[in-house]
Amino acid sequence: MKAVVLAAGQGTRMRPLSESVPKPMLPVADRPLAAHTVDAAVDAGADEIVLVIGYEGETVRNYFGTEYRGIPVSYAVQEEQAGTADAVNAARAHIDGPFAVLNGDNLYDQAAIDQLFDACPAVCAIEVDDPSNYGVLSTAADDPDLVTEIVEKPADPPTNLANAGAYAFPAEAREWLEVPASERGEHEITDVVARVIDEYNVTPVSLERWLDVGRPWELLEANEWKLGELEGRIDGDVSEDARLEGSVVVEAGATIEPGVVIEGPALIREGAEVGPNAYVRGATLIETDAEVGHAVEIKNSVVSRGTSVSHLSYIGDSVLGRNVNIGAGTNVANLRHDDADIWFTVKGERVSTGRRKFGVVAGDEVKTGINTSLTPGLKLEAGATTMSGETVERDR
Ligand code: TTP
Repeated sequence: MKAVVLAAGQGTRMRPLSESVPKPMLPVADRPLAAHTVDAAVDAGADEIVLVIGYEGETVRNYFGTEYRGIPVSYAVQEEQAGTADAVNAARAHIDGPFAVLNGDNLYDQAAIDQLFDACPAVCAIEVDDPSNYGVLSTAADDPDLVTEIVEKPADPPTNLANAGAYAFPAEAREWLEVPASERGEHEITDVVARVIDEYNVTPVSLERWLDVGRPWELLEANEWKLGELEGRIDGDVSEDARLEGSVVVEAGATIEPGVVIEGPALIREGAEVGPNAYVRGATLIETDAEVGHAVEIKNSVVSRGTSVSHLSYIGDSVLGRNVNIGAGTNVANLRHDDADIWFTVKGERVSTGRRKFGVVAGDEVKTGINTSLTPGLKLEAGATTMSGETVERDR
């Protein structure tokens, strides 16, 4: 079965991280986010991957090429982001039989994707406390293995089963991809699923674990999940005076200097330099060519390619974009005194991250002056700077 993977989105809720790197290519452990989706499809037995690309699509194309893990990869370009059904429709010329559709920004548990491919027509579902923001699935009263309805974002959800953005469609669904625009002006795949439910017996496949990676803290959560699955391995240059505990991967070409303590899960990528005397706590990703220097503590964070945290700093529960420079003595607060959840600005609106601990999100090329204090839930746009000694309490 071919798998169509949707990776054309702009990732506006992920800004500023998605400004230079399209969301599907943001780092999750040792691969871009979308590679985890493609891997799930390949492991479930997909015989071809069709990637729907759009925003910054060349970056996606350059990564996957024309063959990935021995499976042919082809591309369909979605010119305008007109919705998920429109995205699959862009791939229509590639579809010639039953086909799977997966969101390129979702992490799934593998067993469910295996089952999805076997059970076609099928749709993945996850039980959530409040499904009102999702497509909600109903099943037959006398047969929990038969989907009877899907309703998009209902005010009064009939069940707790949320649509998790993974589908196995019969070949005929290829002809049903041109659906009218919904109230929010998008051509939604939910309408295609509804038609398949009307005409076929569709099986719900329950996911044990699922993550829709849309906002910056979900990128942290994605890394918490996938770094936690890595098996420790030392291929780089590790000083005898460094201490590595738990699952730690040091890739070839990475350097760990004396006095460093790393408590996994942690991944130190090729060309990264850690130490001397740095303390890295899991789940942390130190990307290619990043630098973590003397007396720096990094906890549960993503430090992107080319970023330097050179001296005397604390970074916790944060995502630093590419080529960020953190001045000596910069400290991140990641917890409020009242222990309340940390809020963050997404597309101009304040939303709760649902996390008690969350630090800062810094876009590419941010520079902080020495002794900068950064408050929890702060967003620094790409290229933003802070003065030495500043306490930054508002996004900039
Ligand atoms: P969304 O997360 O709804 O959209 P997005 O990724 O652009 O993010 P944002 O809302 O922050 O701007 O999309 C779900 C999946 O579908 C995701 O994998 C991207 C993909 N997609 C397309 O490929 N084309 C589209 O037109 C849309 C709307 C989504």
